[in-house]
Amino acid sequence: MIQLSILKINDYGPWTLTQGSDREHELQMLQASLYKELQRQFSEKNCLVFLNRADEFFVVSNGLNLEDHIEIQKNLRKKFDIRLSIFIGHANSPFEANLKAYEGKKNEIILSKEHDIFGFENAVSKKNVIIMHFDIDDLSSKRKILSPIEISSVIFSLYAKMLKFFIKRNSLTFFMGGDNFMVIASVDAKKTAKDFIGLIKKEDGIILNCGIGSGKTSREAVNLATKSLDTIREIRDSGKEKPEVYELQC
Ligand SMILES: Nc1nc2c(ncn2[C@@H]2O[C@H](COP(=O)(O)OP(=O)(O)OP(=O)(O)O)[C@@H](O)[C@H]2O)c(=O)[nH]1
Ligand SMILES: [Mg+2]
Repeated sequence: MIQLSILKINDYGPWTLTQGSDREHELQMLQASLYKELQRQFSEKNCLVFLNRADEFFVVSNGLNLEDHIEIQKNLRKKFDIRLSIFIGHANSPFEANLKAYEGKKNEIILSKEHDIFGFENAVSKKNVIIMHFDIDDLSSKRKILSPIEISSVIFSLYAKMLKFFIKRNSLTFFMGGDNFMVIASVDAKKTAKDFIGLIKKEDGIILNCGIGSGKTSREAVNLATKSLDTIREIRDSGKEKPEVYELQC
């Protein structure tokens, strides 16, 4: 069971239009400071925030109840003039949890009217968050022949493929920066990590590594996934044949 909290700025589109045309720098600063604050608040509660198109935030919020979300909303209101709404959903897979949160939004299913929180809360805390951390093997050698913007073209084509592949497997992919991607994964998706790596090797000649981690909270799962990815690097750098996918148990 995955619980997902989606945070969205209230009436952001119309508000941006009131800021004049010399606004882009202000919007970028606002989005960056909002992201920093959200990552700080949620990571303190053992969750991780995933940035969705820079102005929307996904949190794997297993372990957090309505009170935790209210506390975060109160802190945000002290720090920012703009307000955010939170849409919470839970389901067996990450994609379905996203649908439930969306249903809470569309149907305005209120959890706390005062604090703009909607949806369905269930702070399940069994060991069930699965994170896959994908990374390109040896991007540095590509950087020697491709310019920065050409590298971005490679990375974002890969992102599009990964997003599509894993949505079909009820999972959510996010670009984390550099050559890093994280998938909030279903049990089925975890089994297909190797298939995706094979597909990208065949179609694009890109070698990917994938570390997997599971935990009660998203921070715990991400920590293990990154540790698993670093273990692939250690095996490779010791001169042994590296696995493509590795999963450390806690
Ligand atoms: N978000 C995130 N970014 C990282 C992480 N580690 C590295 N990066 C970014 O990824 C970029 C590429 O770094 P690496 O993946 O270590 O470089 P590489 O040449 O591909 O090396 P290998 O992955 O070890 O084969 C760095 O410049 C950072 O921007 C991480 O754990 N998380
Ligand atoms: Mg890399």
